[in-house]
Amino acid sequence: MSRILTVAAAQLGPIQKAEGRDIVVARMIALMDEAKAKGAELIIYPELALTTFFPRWHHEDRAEADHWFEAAMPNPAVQPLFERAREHGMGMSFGYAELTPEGRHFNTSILVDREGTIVGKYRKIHLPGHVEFDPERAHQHLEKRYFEPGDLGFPVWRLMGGLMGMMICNDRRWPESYRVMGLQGVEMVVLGFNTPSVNSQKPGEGMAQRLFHHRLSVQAGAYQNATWVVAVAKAGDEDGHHCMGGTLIVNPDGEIVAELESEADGVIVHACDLDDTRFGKATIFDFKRHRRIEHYGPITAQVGVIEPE
Ligand code: CDV
Repeated sequence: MSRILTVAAAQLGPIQKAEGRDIVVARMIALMDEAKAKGAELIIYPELALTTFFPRWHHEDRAEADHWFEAAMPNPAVQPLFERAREHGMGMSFGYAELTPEGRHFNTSILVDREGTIVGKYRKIHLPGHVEFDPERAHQHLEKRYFEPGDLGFPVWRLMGGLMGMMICNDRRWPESYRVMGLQGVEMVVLGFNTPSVNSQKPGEGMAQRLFHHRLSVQAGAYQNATWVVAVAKAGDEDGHHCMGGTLIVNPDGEIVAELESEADGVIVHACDLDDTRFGKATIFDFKRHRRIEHYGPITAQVGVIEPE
């Protein structure tokens, strides 16, 4: 049997601080048209796709950062993207900064069906970085200043014939993110990321190692949960700050089946057979038969390391 879902990973090149959402949305539509021409039914864009990666900029007054946030979704700026997706009959997922009616701030991504209806929302749980300006770092990463940790868990949705889940950027480094979705039978995890090409606290850690850790995390998550993973970068030089690329699609065996080489806007398309998840889920990662939860208590009972006496 096969259940093919043809997916496009739509990488965005850099977005400068001065660039408006209208310019970005036009670029996203161009990528969508290209993906449609290549047969894609579902298109995935990066984390915080509509703006530059603003958490690198420190605002003493936190409210000054609110102009990077979307108070409604869809809104007039992104309406053309929703309309084009509906015309094409394509599903999509993209990330944005969410400002709720109650004034809460989240790093969010959504899942949209072929009719343009938002069917799923995820709010980033593993927020990296710090709260206050840190002069010791090569660059700032103020996600903990501007966002609250997500409050929606790691749900999985039925969409386009499969079981779909979302995570965002740093979540991909945490096995727990995949496993919570794996326990709901996830067949495709989609995620966007903005990963600076140098470690702000370890100047010697260059892009090659950063890309290695990225691939390692995504490939392991895919294999250990027998799921497809689609990981999409925002890449290139944003106002002097460089983000790595590494947009890729990984199969349920943990193998990279497509990877984008450039740091510019670009699309990779792959026909993913969701039934390829079945073998792993029924054998080595048949959770029901093999998991030993009586030994996993510390994973949910404690946060940090407790060394033995
Ligand atoms: N946007 C991110 O979450 N970036 C982190 C960096 C800071 C390590 C990442 O995991 O790629």
